[in-house]
Amino acid sequence: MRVIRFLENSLPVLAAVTEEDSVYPLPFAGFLELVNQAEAKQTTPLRLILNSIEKAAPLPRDLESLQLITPLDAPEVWAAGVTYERSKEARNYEATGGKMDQTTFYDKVYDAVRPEIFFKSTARRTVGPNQPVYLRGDSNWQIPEPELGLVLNHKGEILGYTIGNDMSCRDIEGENPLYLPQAKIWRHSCSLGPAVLLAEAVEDPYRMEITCRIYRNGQKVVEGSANTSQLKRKFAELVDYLKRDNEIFDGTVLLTGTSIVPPDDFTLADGDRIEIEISGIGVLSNPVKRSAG
Ligand code: DO4
Ligand code: MG
Repeated sequence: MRVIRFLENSLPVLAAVTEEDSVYPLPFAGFLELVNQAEAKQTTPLRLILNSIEKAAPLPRDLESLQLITPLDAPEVWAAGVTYERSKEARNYEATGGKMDQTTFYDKVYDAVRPEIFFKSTARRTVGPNQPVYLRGDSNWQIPEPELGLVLNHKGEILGYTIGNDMSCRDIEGENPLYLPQAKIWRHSCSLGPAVLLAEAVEDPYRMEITCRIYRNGQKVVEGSANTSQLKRKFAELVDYLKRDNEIFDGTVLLTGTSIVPPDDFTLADGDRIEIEISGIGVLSNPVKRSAG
């Protein structure tokens, strides 16, 4: 079972989406209210949804026709890095100017006990399905990073899974790792959606297929796939480090790193469209726009 939000008369509506893509509006103000009410009633979000849609009719509209927004307003988005071998290779390419002739801190962090975790975004910088992600004006090498996102409560428990795009500037990060926040955080540099797949509905989160496609002038110019089975680390390990001496807010999203990197000569351009698909969750599609500055 997935949970989405869409706009109806400019107001957000929470809804459940079944495996058959039937949409059932829910009587909760948002995803976190659903979770809190389930806890108060000593049930689970899935059972509460099943109970409230039991006698309801689905919306007489297709999922595709709805104006989707982020499935929740994540107060903070954090991200783990170099959690897949492919990410380590791509960072080494950036850091060595393509020579790949040295051992780098990316090699070290891949093997270290402590994972890389960084602050990625706030609700105001994060966009939802079909909203534009922006390109930084001072970078010439920008890519999407398609990632599985963990939706957490304040205890660090995984409530569900969503799709995230950790937009990144390879040139800024490659010039100096201390520039990481600038390579990762700017207006509209993160997108989330289209749904939260309830954790209790997932049999094995280490078997999720991730696919990324980039379209330019209507033609597919990049396509890549990966699987969460290739992750170097476990989600519990990433959450454990995020929680250490930290305050986590309900609805925080932790992105789990990328394993899909476009070819090294590729950079995003104004007018491109990015699609990220994760099995069981859906497709997160965003147009790309040059930032207005
Ligand atoms: O080390 C920098 C960022 C890594 C990252 O974002 C990723 O591996 O997905
Ligand atoms: Mg990333």
